[in-house]
Amino acid sequence: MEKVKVGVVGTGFIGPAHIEALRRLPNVEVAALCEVTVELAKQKAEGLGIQRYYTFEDLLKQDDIKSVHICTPNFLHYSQSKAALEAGKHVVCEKPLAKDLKEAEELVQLAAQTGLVNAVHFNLRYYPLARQMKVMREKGDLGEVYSIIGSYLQDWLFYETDYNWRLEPDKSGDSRAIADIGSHLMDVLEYITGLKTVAVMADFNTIHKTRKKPLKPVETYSGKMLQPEDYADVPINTEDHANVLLRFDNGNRGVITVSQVSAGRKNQMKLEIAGSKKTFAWNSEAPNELWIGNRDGYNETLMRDPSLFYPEARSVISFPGGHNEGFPDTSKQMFKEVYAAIEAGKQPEAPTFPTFADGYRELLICEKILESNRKQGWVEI
Ligand code: SOE
Repeated sequence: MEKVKVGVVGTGFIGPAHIEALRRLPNVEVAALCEVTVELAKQKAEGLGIQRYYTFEDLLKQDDIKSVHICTPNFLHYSQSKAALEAGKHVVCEKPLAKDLKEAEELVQLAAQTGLVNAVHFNLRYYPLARQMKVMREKGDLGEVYSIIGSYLQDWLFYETDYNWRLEPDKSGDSRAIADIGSHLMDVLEYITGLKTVAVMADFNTIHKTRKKPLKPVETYSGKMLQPEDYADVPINTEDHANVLLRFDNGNRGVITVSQVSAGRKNQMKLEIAGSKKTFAWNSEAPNELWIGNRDGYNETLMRDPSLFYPEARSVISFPGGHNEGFPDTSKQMFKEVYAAIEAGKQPEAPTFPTFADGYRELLICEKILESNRKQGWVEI
């Protein structure tokens, strides 16, 4: 069986996560790596046991490389995805898909013209209980969605000395916490409920209005401490914390909170979805169980166990009940579906994985949330 050869672009936090997930698939070979310089690409490739390494331009000239994963800072996603599609490569791009709607729209159209497989790494959809909640909602177990509470809390930017390219608008875009993790939350909420957000009311807050930028490079989540003279004070105008009121196309409401300065919360997405029959409550830091609330009876806890799941949700489970699966497994499960499409050679009619169009949708919501915060008023989507 000819394995699909893949090139991964960028080796910060998420690039190696893509590589590890791809290596767990039987029909894929991570054949090449690229970084900003060949020297850095060589060093990283040797560290990750990858044979070939290139600059981005040279990677696209490799005919045997059929797909490319864009795992670079946000400001590079548009240009690199566009160049890869134009070079005839299938593309898996990190979120957010681009820095603004115009860029994202162009990528969606170009992907459609080429027919190549295009995906955005909204991997959190692939927690098995997220798929199970979606199928339970589709089968009517939840009833009509009455209200939604969502939160995504982290603490890796808790201190003013915690610094990362995501804090710089020219690299990350005008939104930080909403674009970086709010996009995941909104994507999973609409994915599970099937609802469309039609209006938002946002309120941002920047806790550290000045941060201390290390004068030496540090990686995401490193939290490494340096000496005072090793920092430069920089003004910060992107949000550490944001609250957003939501209105949905079924007339009902919701609210989300995102924060990257919430001590002790490492990477916690929480969902509370109340329906006309039941309520779902789920926590990504304990992802293998779902709390199901009942008005007229005992509440229940559903374990991530294929024998307890609907058949439509079993395909994203690899291990039996009690053999817990987590964050690293979500990317593997997503890539299983993406590479089935790549083996078929084209974007499927009804992709089961998040596409560039989903990337556009999240950017649209993000831009409306930004606009709402600026004008401190409701904005329709
Ligand atoms: C940092 O906040 C980050 O790595 C996000 O960029 C990822 O999308 C999220 O899955 C984990 O946290």
